[in-house]
Amino acid sequence: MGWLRRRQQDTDPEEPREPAGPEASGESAPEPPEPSPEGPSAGDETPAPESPGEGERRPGFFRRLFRGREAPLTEAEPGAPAPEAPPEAEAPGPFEEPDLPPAAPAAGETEAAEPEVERAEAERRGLFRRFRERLGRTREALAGGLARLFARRQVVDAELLEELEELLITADLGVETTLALMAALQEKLKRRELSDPERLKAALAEAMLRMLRTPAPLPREARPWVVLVVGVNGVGKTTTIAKLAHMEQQAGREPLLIAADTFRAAAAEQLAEWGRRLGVEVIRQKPGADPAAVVFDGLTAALSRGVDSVYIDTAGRLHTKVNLMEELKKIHRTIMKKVPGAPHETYLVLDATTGQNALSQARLFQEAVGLTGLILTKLDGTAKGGVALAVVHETGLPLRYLGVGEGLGDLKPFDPEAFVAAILG
Ligand SMILES: Nc1nc2c(ncn2[C@@H]2O[C@H](COP(=O)(O)OP(=O)(O)OP(=O)(O)O)[C@@H](O)[C@H]2O)c(=O)[nH]1
Ligand SMILES: [Mg+2]
Repeated sequence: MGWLRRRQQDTDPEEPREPAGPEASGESAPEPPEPSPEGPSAGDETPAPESPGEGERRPGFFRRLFRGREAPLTEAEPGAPAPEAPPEAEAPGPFEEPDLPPAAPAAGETEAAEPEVERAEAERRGLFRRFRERLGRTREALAGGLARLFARRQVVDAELLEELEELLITADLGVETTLALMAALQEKLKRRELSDPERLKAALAEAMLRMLRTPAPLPREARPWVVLVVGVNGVGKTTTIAKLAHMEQQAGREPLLIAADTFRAAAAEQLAEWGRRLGVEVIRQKPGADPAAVVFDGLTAALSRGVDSVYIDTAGRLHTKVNLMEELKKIHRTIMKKVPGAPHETYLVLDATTGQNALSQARLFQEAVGLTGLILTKLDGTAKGGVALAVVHETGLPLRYLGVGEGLGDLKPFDPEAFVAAILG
């Protein structure tokens, strides 16, 4: 809520804003329209993007950028399909072998400690190389853009910083986040600490890291550990739950999945198919069943089976007469009643290809159910990965995982150092 308050204080009351969320208006929000049959579109269920009402605060580049413009550069037209969003999948994709670490040597055949350390280090480098490759388009936008900028200008001065502003905003960092990073750099420029481009790059990396560092997740003491997963349609909720369940299994824990998206027959089937492939139990009911009732049943089963964790899949869109946020609140209340202290995590899944639209989604879901963390998917194949900085900076929520592909092994716990190194290095 601190985030919302900050944003509201930042807002000039004279300026038109995007429509208030369901809570803010005191009435139920109009039901989001059904998405186009072509596939998921983040614009379907999200309010209009932020108006560029902060023009007064934008220094040089922004003033030039928005002069004569009606809409901000970084935002897609509301309702327009996300340009890079892949078509909606009704069933899991091909089963990919996860990134499994090589089997540990059995007792008795332990090799000398040194090659072991070297192997671990080589593996770590290999994993990082793959991660870096998956973020290739964002890296091309940011690291590539920086290299081109420095090739033209060798002296770090106010003009170079203006061009850097432009670069960051076009890499989907958003206005507020770009300005926050620039403030740190301008401070260093004044103190004459940015003598050359290399130092500027290091200072930018440092400022990004400071922005991305968030508190560590809560220690997992409760059993079952209950995780509610929310997000608009097509962002990758179901696939991400399969990946999280897989991670649980890798850690030697037993997960259980609940298919609380009862509005599309194919939704529960998609989760059930993942469950079959993983060998994980999935609790589901007939299409059209009350999602909160499915959650109640699922948690009853989880408690009686004594599983370690529960992942609850929810709908990203509903029938026109049913309000998504009201339904999620009901699910949330059911979880709290059934398992005291739960949900232990409520993750919002955001699709990186939708860029700045992710921010308005975060605001709506935060108001409805209260979020404990974010998961950013589809960072592979998009140049909009800079949005990771914007969502962390502007929501104040921790980013917990990154989705970098469709395979089970393509979900990475978010590591700020590795991320900054991958997009700037
Ligand atoms: N490239 C890529 N594709 C992804 C990633 N995560 C999910 N997807 C794909 O995105 C599509 C939609 O994923 P789903 O998991 O069905 O999304 P959802 O949020 O459950 O969708 P609804 O149930 O319709 O609300 C599928 O084709 C997934 O394979 C990712 O990190 N990278
Ligand atoms: Mg789904």
